[in-house]
Amino acid sequence: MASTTAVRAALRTQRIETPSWAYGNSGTRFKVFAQQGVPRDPFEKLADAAQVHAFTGVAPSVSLHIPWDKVDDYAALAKHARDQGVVIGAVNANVFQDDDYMLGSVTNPDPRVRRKATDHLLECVDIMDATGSRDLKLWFSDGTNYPGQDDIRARQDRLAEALAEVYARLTGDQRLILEYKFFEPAFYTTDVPDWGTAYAHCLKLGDRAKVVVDTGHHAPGTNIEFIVAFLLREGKLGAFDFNSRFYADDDLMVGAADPFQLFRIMHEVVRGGGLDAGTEVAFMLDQCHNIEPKIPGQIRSVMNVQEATAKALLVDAEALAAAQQAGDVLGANAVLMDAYNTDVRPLLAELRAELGLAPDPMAAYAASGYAERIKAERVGGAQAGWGA
Ligand SMILES: [Mn+2]
Repeated sequence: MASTTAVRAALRTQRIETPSWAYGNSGTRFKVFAQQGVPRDPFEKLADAAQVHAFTGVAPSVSLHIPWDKVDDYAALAKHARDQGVVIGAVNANVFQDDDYMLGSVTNPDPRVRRKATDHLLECVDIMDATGSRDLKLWFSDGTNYPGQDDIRARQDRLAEALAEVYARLTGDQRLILEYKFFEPAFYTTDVPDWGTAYAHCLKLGDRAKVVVDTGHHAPGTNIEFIVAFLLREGKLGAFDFNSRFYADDDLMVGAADPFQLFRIMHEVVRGGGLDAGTEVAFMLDQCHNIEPKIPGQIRSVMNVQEATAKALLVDAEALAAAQQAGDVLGANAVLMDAYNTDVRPLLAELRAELGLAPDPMAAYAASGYAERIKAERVGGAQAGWGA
């Protein structure tokens, strides 16, 4: 086993970003169940996110989604975040909820629609300038439903053109991070369906373009840790969107469906230097809490990432390398499984005590009275949710 002092030191520096949309109402395309106390604006979402950070100590930033989090004054929103003890993280663009985008956004055959979509992406960079955000996160719902509907190759050209224009607009340490998704809402072709397509576009754009791996955006059985290892080796893993899936893009709590997969992913992150100081890998959650309370859902998710990370850090790298070198198949597998089967909860409780936090964030949040307070205070107004 690796020394627990080193493990604690690494865990102390890990940061996990929570998404503003996790705090609003969400559901499936069939039904959204409203919950009491849900935020009514981006300011209240940031207040809820600050609770997750207060009880875990490792979630100090919050991703925005434009236009769901549209406000008149982004500098004021950023100041509000800081006043609550958090900062604004990645800005997520949205070019999938407008009638104009029925046949695509930046890949639409109509140049007027492409212009409108690209202008929105540029507006998101303006917002990043105001909030001090580093990352522009792009996901395109673009694709086709029927063979012959549009020219697959021309759509790649249009995508490349839009990405190049946006990339040229970035300044300083700003990055363009590109997410892929193999299907949905387009069912026949998707314009960015896999890591290879995202990687090829990012490679052409330059060093500040990197790939986002959303753990829920893969076909069943996909070896996600291989993708992570490959992208890290190439210096092209920009971020994770963590969540978990049983069937499609379920957006369930990370580590809920398959904690062993999350461990295997984090093992490759550790192996590839993705947790080292100055890492370019952003650890973000992309989840919706449809039937469970949202703030504790986020706290649990942060804890799940920490547990998988702790287990990955406990892997005895020397023993593993020796077994691999010796061709000791069972020995190598045993080294990995020993780490996975370790109960890291006491270690994480100790770490929280060192950070001046309660050892059990779930219990501490429940005892804080915050949930009851927002239920009582947030009466009236329109609750935030998809499309809000
Ligand atoms: Mn995502």
